[in-house]
Amino acid sequence: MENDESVLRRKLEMVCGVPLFWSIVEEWAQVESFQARPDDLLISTYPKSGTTWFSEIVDMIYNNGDAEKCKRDAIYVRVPFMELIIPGISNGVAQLAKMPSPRLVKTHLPVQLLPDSFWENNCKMIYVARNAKDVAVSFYHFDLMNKLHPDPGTWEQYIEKYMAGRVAYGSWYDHVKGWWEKRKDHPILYLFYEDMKEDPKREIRKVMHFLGKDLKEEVLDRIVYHTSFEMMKENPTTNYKMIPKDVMDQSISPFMRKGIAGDWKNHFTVAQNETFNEDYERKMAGTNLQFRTEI
Ligand code: PPS
Repeated sequence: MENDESVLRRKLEMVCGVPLFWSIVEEWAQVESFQARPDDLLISTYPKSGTTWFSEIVDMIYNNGDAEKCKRDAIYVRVPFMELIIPGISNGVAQLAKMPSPRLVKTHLPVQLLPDSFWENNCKMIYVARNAKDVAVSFYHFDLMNKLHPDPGTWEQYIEKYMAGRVAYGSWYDHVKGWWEKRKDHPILYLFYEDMKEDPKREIRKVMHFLGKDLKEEVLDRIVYHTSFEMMKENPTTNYKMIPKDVMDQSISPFMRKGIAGDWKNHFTVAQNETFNEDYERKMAGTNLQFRTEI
């Protein structure tokens, strides 16, 4: 890639108090004026919560379980990452403007930063949440290998930054709570990574109903099979291996890393876990949003 130095490993910049990749901030006017269409489906998540998994599932539902059709292109082409603008390399807003309807749109934006046109067009949205501890571990490994984000430092340093919301897309706590509240007045299907691990067919059925589709059992079974961790890890259109190594170095940590619930136990020390839990109680007080940290 040209100009590596000027693009990669730069510090995050702020939009309304939320830290984001620097050029998303520079090009924020483009993101803010994004033109949603009424038949867009938005897949929204805090990073590392199962975006790629649910994107593949929804694309498979749209294509009636035809796995070959879903291999037509990389997941980030089939489901463009709306706000990601990297000068000279990628522009989610422009990519989506050229895309025929119905479009699948990926975002990690916290609810208050979502472009107004999504609300104005009453777009359907799927929000996927994953427990805070597994997200922290996944995000740490991602930031080690993904040069678009600042270097995460040590795990000890990272966990503090994460708890303070000083990572890309800001506070996990505010993100999951913000979208949880919004579902009260907007068509948002709020799902959990852990539920999906527990019973993928049940969760895929929820998505199917939300999208107003009716697929045969055998098609659902095919979707479960094709979107398993093992299959997606081997699938070049979902494992991000098409991204150049100077941006994502999968020899440091693969994008499809472990795909489990409860890996945090292999990383948190007893002391870190206690501190994290105390802080969690404070930040999540007053919400009825519940997470499972193992299944
Ligand atoms: S990103 O970069 O924010 O869009 O990443 P995202 O896709 O949201 O999250 C990546 C994590 O999801 C795991 N993953 C899966 N888990 C189970 N089953 C399937 N099919 C699957 N696909 C992706 C992926 O492995 C990352 O989690 P970790 O814990 O790092 O393995």
